Amino acid sequence: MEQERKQEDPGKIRKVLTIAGSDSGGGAGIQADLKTFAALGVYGSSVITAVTAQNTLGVQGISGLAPDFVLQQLNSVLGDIGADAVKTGMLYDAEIINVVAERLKSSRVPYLVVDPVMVATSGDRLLTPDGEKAIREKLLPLAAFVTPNVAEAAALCGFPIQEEKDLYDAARALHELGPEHVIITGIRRDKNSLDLYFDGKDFREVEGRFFKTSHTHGTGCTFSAALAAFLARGASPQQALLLAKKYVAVGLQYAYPVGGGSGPLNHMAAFFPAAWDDPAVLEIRAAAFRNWGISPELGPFPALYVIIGGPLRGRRGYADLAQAAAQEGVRFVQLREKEGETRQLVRIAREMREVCRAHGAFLIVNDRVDVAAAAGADGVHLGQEDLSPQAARVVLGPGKIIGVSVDNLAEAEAAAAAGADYLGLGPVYPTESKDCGVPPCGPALVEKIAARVPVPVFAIGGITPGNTLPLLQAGAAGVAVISSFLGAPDPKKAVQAFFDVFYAFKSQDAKT
Ligand code: TZP
Ligand code: MG
Repeated sequence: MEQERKQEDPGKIRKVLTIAGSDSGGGAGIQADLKTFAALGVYGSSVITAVTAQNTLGVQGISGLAPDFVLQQLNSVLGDIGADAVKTGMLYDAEIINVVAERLKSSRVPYLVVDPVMVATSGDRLLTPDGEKAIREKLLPLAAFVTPNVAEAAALCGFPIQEEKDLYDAARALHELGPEHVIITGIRRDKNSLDLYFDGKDFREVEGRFFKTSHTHGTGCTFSAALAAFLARGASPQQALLLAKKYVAVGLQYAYPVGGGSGPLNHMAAFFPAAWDDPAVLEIRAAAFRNWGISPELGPFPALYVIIGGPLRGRRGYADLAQAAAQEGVRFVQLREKEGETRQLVRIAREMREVCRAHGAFLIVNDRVDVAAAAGADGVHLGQEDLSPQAARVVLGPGKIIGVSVDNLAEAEAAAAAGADYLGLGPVYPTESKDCGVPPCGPALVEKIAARVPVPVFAIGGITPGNTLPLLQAGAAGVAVISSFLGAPDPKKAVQAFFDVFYAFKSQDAKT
């Protein structure tokens, strides 16, 4: 990806720029775009082309900015922050479009999404007639996507769209103008709202529910902004289309009135307190959190994972044991306590978190997503009977570690697909620490699963320094232990014994 200014990207967060008009009512334009970017976990910047005096009743005034000043804003943003995707909305007039097109041509932005805004939902014109020509001739040749509604598609193509066949012709005609992907949005068909996608070869009709609401202000802006956000975060064109459509659908479903007229959709529906029992809301929220790029680095591997809980060794407390482990170089410390009052657990987890953090170890809480959240733990470890990885992600947010226990390939693949950051696979050897209900799987299953799933696999169950090597050779990212740590006469020596095996494995690995 050729970026204007190569720079270190500290948070690895994706950046999206909107070039559009300001809506003083806050529902469309720049305001809709920035809310959408924020909700979808990308950094949003904005270049304003025009300012509208607007509310839910209509547009009371428009004032375009000087093209030079639009250029100055573009230079400011692209010259420093850069963009993984750019979307354009209301561009006001031909002069501004020329400036924007010229500037974008030289900055080679990976994705340009052109939403050819011409008329507001209220019927007010938002583009001068010579602007239409400039969009067609100057901007569309640079676009990766164009996202007109039916009226805008007809205006750009120059022929009326009256029947189904005209839509397909319009998509073809728009593709001819330059964009790689054409999406004609908001086509009404029976009880559905249809988007027509065309990539120059294949058509795809994407149907969704039509929502009977008058609060639809800003849907077009929001759709193209969501599309740009998902593209910037690495979604494929069709994936991005489906997710953007879902984002708008959820926004329409949870819209609320903010003025006397046509209010905006709810850009923050995925975070709307009243909607947590809706799977569509959770899906969008999980999608917003996925691939934020702020997940902690779990490696290098192999790593040692120590589980603390149950009957503790001697009279040592949780934090004391966590300290012994973390100080010695254990990377993952888990609090696994099936009994106890919730507040007491939160207190213990918080203490453990402090000592772990001081030594660069992660504190993971077993089962209890609520305790992990309240204690600010680094993550949670879930069994098959616990909350789903997706639900845990929705509660804990994008930067936390989610581990999942699995004992077969199907569970492993499902957990990885659901967003698990690592897997705990076991029992690999006979153990008395947990009644697992399945026979030990041995290194063979570790090998099979480690080869198939894209996340680190920790072997667990009956592991000692003496039987660790075959697990590492099978591809385990590390081993997780209870009794070899808690039951050892000297837990620090136990940790060292595992590290000796890791060292032997690494030097063997280096030789081959
Ligand atoms: N999950 C599978 S086996 C196991 C868990 C929690 C227990 C591992 O304990 P130990 O003492 O290291 O065998
Ligand atoms: Mg559990």
